[in-house]
Amino acid sequence: MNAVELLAEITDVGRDRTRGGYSRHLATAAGSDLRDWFAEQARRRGLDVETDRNGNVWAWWGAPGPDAVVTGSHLDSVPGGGAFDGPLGVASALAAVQDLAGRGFAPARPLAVVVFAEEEGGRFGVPCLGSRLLTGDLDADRARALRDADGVSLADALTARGDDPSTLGPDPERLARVGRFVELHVEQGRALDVPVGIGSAIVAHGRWRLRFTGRGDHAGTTALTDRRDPMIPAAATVLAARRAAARAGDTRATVGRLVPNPGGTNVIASSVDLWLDVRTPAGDPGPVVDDVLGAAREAAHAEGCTVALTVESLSPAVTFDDALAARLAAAVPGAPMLATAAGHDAGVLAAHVPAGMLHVRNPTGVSHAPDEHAEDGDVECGARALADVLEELAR
Ligand code: HGY
Ligand code: MN
Ligand code: MN
Repeated sequence: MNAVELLAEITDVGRDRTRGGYSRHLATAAGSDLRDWFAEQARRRGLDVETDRNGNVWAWWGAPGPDAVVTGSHLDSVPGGGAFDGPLGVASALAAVQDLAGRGFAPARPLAVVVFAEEEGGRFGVPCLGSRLLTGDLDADRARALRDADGVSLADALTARGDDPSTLGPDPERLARVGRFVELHVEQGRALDVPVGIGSAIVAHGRWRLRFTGRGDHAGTTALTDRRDPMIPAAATVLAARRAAARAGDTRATVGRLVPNPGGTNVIASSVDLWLDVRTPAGDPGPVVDDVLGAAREAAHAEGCTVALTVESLSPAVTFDDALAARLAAAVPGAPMLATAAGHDAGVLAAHVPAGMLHVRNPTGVSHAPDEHAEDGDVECGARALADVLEELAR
């Protein structure tokens, strides 16, 4: 099966009939179905499958060992996400292994395909959960206590799935096995006019939660002058985020999630949670966040409300390993270099091992939405390029 056919196999897993697109999250039925699918496809290709202490699934060609060439991505999605963000990298990796075996290639060093857990943070809020736990970039106690929108903790969700959350934590022995990591990913933008590009960098980004607290009350019997309505400063903050990003130049600030509590049509909210996503080539999103927070505080004060900021995740700017990027460029002639404002597990690993990325053209340029796309011909180009890269690195 080639990469297109592999993707077709999971096309109905995790479809979100309400929001459209896919909602494939950690420790849900869709998430488990996809892990099982990956394990089965890996075994069919003669790979030995194991799940690590953090729920990342590794499929080994040859015995696990030092200086391994590792490729892979994730299978989880954002809520209502597209079909390619994550799964394209996994399907391409499986197809590349099959292609290499078909060429009669035998890796001279261990080679693995990995599926990282909860890259999007779509259920528990912290992106690259599995790779950050692996590297020790995320504290295991903090991870266990993360809660989803229904208040279910990661620890309880893992226990319900039959896993032991006490095993979460840094895995230095496993990380030490990784000699190089290459992630193939659908392009999340419109920069590519050829099928495959090579990742050069990831801009700095992060996620913050702002909680506005006022006084819950009746929508009808409460005079405007008597209100302390947290929705008012929250709304002001959504607009302030856009202004702050525009002022900063080439910066993106987004509020994609805003949750009033209790959330009744005829109820003045008692509190409102708002999540801010900021990405900037400037290297430090702090000044933009400060700008937004200033506006949030001012608007909260004017409405007799309070606002509290919590850092949910920080992802420093990444410049991928030059030597590895040069080898990728040699293996994929004519592929342009491109930076991205999308975070990836490769970005987490890049601080620990030589890491690189291949991007596959997305004609719509849309991502994190159902219109995300990659043409079959480009998907095949990407999988072949990945096979060439793996052959170059594992010879
Ligand atoms: O949010 C991101 O940039 C990535 O898609 N997780
Ligand atoms: Mn994504
Ligand atoms: Mn992704």
